[in-house]
Amino acid sequence: MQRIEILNGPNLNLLGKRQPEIYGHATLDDVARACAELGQRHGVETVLRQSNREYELIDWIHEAREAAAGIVINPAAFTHTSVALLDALNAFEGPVIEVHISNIHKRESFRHHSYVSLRADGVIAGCGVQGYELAVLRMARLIAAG
Ligand code: CA2
Repeated sequence: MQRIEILNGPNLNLLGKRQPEIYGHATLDDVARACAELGQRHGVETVLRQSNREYELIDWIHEAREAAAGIVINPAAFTHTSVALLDALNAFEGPVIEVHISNIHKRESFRHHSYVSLRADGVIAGCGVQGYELAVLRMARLIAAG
């Protein structure tokens, strides 16, 4: 079975525990479960990870070069700052889908620019945590199409 890495950046470990008015009530464990079930129904394995450290996300992207068919990534605040994450994703050959729980274009202007979007094959924003499931569905389709 092909594997999809679902990578999450800083502070997303707080999902479902703080600021529910912006990010909702579901936790990252809930997201991991929902994506794994959906992935299984569509013939892909999902692995969800979160880190508050930029270098760890970069290392996971490097590992994905050998281990994963696609990357779903919510880089959180690194979206708006990290050329290093963009460089790492540029070295990954499979499809990349960027997810944001909130609609970053409806928020402060510093959230409107994404370095990761320069590499992403698709971007989902403002669909809440359902965005992760939408990304898994899209990824399963892209992987099946080769
Ligand atoms: O909307 C998104 O998914 C974001 O990537 C979330 C980031 C933010 O910096 C981006 O601009 C948009 C923030 C993640 C922080 O997550 C929290 C979740 C619950 C409570 C506190 C923080």
